[in-house]
Amino acid sequence: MNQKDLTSAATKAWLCLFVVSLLLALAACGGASATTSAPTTTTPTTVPTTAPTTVPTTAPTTVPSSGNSISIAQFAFTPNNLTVKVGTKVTWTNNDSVTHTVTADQGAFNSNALAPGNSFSFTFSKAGTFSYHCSVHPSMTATIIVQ
Ligand SMILES: [Cu+2]
Repeated sequence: MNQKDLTSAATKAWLCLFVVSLLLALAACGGASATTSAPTTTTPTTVPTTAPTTVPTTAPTTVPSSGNSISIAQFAFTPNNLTVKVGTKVTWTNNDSVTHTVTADQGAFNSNALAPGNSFSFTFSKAGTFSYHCSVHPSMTATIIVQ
C-alpha cells in the first residue's frame, strides 16, 4: 500500500460519510416538509338561488261583446258599436278611473257626470241609430243601433 492508495481510501471514506449525512439530511428535510404547507381546500360557498317570484296573472277583464251592457274603460266605450232591439235597456258602467259621461249626440239621453264605478241606464223605445260621446272627452264616441 503506497501513499496514493491511502489518499484514495481516505477520500472514499469521506465521500461515503458525506453521502450518508446528505441522505439523512434529505430524509429529515423531507419528513419536515410533508407536515407543512398542506393546501387548505376552500369549500365553495353555495349561493342560494332566489326562488322566482310568481307573478300573479291578471284576470282578463271580461268585456261583454253582446247583450245590453257597455263598459267604459281606458277612455273608450266597449263594445263601441252595439245593436239592440227596440225596448232594450242598455246599461253603461264606468270602469275607468276618471269621470265620464254617456251623452247622445242628438240629446236622446245623457248620463251627466258618471263617476268611476257608477252606472247609467237608458231604455231605447224607438228604432234608429244613436251615436253618443263623452262630454268630458270628445274623442270618446260610440254608437247604439236600435232595430
Ligand atoms: Cu270621458
